[in-house]
Amino acid sequence: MKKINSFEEYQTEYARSVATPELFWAGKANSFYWYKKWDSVLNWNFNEPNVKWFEGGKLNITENCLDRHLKKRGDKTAITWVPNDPNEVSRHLSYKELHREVCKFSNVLRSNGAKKGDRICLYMPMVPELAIAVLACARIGAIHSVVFAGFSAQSLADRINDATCNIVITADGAFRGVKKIGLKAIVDEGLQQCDTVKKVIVLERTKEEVFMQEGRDVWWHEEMTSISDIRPAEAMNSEDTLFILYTSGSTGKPKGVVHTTAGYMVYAEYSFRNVFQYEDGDVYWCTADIGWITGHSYIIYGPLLAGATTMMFEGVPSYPDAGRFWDIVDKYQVNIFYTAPTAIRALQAKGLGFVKPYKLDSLKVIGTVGEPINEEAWQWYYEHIGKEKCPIVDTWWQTETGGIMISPLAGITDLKPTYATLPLPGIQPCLVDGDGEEIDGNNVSGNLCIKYPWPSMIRTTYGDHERCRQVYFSAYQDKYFTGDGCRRDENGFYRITGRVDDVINVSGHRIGTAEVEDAINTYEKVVESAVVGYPHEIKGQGIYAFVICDEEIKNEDTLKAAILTQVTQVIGPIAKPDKIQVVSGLPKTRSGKIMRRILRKVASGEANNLGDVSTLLDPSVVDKIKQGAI
Ligand code: 7RM
Repeated sequence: MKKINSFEEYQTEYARSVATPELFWAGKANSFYWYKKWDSVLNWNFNEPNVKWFEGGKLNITENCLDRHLKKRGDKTAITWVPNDPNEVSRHLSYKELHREVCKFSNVLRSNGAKKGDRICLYMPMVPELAIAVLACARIGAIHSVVFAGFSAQSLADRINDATCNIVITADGAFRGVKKIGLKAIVDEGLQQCDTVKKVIVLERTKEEVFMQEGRDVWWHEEMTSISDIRPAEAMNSEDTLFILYTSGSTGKPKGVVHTTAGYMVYAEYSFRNVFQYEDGDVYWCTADIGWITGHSYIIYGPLLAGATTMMFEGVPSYPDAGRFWDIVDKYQVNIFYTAPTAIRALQAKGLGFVKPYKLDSLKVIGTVGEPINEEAWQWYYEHIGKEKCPIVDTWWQTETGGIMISPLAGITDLKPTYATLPLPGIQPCLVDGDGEEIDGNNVSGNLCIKYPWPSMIRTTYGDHERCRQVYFSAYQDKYFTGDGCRRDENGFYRITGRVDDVINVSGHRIGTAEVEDAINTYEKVVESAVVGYPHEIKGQGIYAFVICDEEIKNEDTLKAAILTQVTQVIGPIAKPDKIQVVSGLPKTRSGKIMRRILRKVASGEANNLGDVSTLLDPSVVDKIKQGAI
């Protein structure tokens, strides 16, 4: 696929994408390999919602990620894998080798009973086998549901049960920095609550001893010996589900965002190529984990569809020291580097001593994703990592959008620190006010919505279509609501200011306040809790929990430690509150609703400016809370 080469071209392409969207996207879809082309490009309404792209088409995304490249770039490196331990050897898989491994593992899945349409849960470390397993699912038409390996046994079980998975793919353990995490033991614990899982395929990674259940658990390496490496890709319908990925919202348990095959494929490749201005031969590294949408779209699918070399890093930015990212950039001559603001802030805090030893002169484009980037972090990244010659692409998007929606095109769009700038062609953002009216003109702020379908958008939430309608399509008529607040400046550039709902963004991870509250409330001594976000220097937002206990607490430290353990067990360590304040009451309205606005102010240290509290049932609780603020 040809990419956009100048700002004028962007403008023409954007105008065309709005004037004739179907023609526009059909043109992009044409450059892929289809077993059968589509009958209609787009059918949609946002009321149900019902969105269908490329209906009637037949294809397989792995044919496009792998088989299609074999002739021209079979020996080119598809995946470069960098292990946690810098002394362990890295691995390079060519397109030919990756294709072969994916075919073999597809056969392993089939021989373990997997069929088209089955849901398969992946709970794995960042090793090439994770990418192989993802692609093997797609190749046989099974639906992958990757669960980030930092989630607890309980969270894993919830996700397996929600999607009624029949197979789990995992590893004995994972290396992360100095830590070793026993993944198989967590799976075993979770599976006690799951009765749909018939097989567990276990990759050997840390070589620690694990329990293997007779008849259920098999070893990856044993299954892979003497299995055929021939496996034609299953012909999928355009709208067949490709994957489910769970994400947190304002209320309830995380929901399974459903992405389908053709539209996701077209948009993942198109956005990858244009945002990063990928050129043949570039070495591309996205530091995300494949457990998040960024890893799906911009470690696996986007880069492989474009025939790129994509890097996978097993470890963490701080191990063995805060120079690790830059060491890897130099060693592998990375050209395009994509990470999260939280990582930049954490490394910035460690000082330039960890940056100075490295040249970083292979870099051409650097990017960020996951949360708003603050001006200081942006400047530091631009100056010390990009050496003032690499454009920063601040990419705004979501699990639900499947791909990057608002971002500069590297070297093409003017940059403005903290601004994601302009929508990609095909994306029609708008700002909406409290009454649901669209806000025209520039120099305005509002809630960010998208008013026209794009190919990689969410189709449903797994098993609960009504929830999808309610969460994303009911707030504003005929619009997809993002949950984000946004400003449009005098030039029409967009700046995403953060969530306007009860979702907090901790180190680029989405966490629902309700989920954390539910986890805290499962602790026996807690009667009620309220969780809010507050500004945190490194993490972007921190988690602040107000808790009411059923008795006088003698030792607050013991209580707090117990709450942290509870949250770790129910959700995982990423959801642990940074601050816990024991309170005797919460600010509630007469109708019993917690006034989170007040708690947010207290948590942010702005308790002197609380605004109107007259609707509170008992205004005196506010003073007590203010006094006890941490
Ligand atoms: C890709 C991803 C989505 C939420 C989203 C925003 C926030 C993401 C940016 C950003 C400001 C950005 N998916 N967000 N990117 N905020 N600038 N460039 O992160 O589903 O996990 O999170 O993340 O609030 O709604 S996600």
